[in-house]
Amino acid sequence: MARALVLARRPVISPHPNPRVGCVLVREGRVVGEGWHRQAGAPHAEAEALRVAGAQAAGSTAYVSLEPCSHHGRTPPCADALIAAGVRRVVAAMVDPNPRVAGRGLRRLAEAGVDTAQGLMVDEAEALNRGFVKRMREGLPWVRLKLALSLDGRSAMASGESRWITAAPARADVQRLRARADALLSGSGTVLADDPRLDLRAEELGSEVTRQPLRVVVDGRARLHGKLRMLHDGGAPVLVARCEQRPLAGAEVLALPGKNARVDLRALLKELARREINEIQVEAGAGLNGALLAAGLVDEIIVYLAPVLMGDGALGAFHLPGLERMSQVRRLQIDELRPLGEDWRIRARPIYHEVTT
Ligand code: AOF
Ligand code: ZN
Repeated sequence: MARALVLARRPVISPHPNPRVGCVLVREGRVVGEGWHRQAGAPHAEAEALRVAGAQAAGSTAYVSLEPCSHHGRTPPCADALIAAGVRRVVAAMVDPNPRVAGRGLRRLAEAGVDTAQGLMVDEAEALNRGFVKRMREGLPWVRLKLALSLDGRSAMASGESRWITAAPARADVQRLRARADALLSGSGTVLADDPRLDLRAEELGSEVTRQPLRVVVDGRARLHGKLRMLHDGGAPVLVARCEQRPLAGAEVLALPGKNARVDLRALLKELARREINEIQVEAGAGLNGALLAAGLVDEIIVYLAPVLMGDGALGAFHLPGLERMSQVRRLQIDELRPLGEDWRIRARPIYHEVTT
């Protein structure tokens, strides 16, 4: 199963809107086939492994990081293919949370006389597809917020200038995280200040770019103008979330409910999940970062901490109005800390249930 998880992780660009899945076929203690899911529409992991194994699949055990599917989607059901190939036993790390499958794959296998088990390395399997799992269970995407900060916790100079706080290895890591996301989210302030492309670049990613993530900009006050680079670069579609249906050439405008020209962020995320967005990477300024955190919508924070001081005249990372006493601070749990070039990378998670307002 550990090998199946390694295989599942292979695609640099996530197989949006599908989960990452790996499969290993073992017969008499020997691996006879391996496969992983490369992209939506391509064969599922099991189909790949069965193709490699050929006749050797008969009598084998399949280790799959996700329950084999039972439905006719873009490809035929894997459960049927495993049965037809004579696989004797199927071990799945987790049940597929997709309501179209949801246990039916394993049930179909069992009904055909295949020995089945599930729950092996389930935590690792869920971590592999946090976005897919969250969208299927909650109808919301997984939100990862990225920050490049000075050692004194600043994200930009007072002018808005922020290029570059971190060094090349950290920026390459950002590209790899972007490749796992289905959408990149920013705010109008950042987009007006930096005029970013918000895209994947093959040279920085170190891999071919087979799909660009959707670009989403929160623009409650309808401040974006038609000259911005991302509206003309022929890249991924741009979705602009506003409180009113005021068109913007080069973008799809999504009119959402909101108060005081501030878009309802939960409504935005729900709409993105409806569009099959599993994972979102936020690369924004203090305004949108603070609003997402205050709304309890941030699942994970990745901080790249650079060995520079920007001074207390520079801008912070989260606008959290009303936060005045230590009893009100937002708490995080740090899950990982490691050096990355001359910078440090921190992975943390907001703790929401302890927050009192
Ligand atoms: C598997 N093996 O490798 C994957 C599975 O429309 P389709 O055919 O691409 O099916 C997509 C759904 O199949 C996806 O939402 C998820 O439930 C499951 N993904 N299942 O048995 C795989 N990628
Ligand atoms: Zn399948």
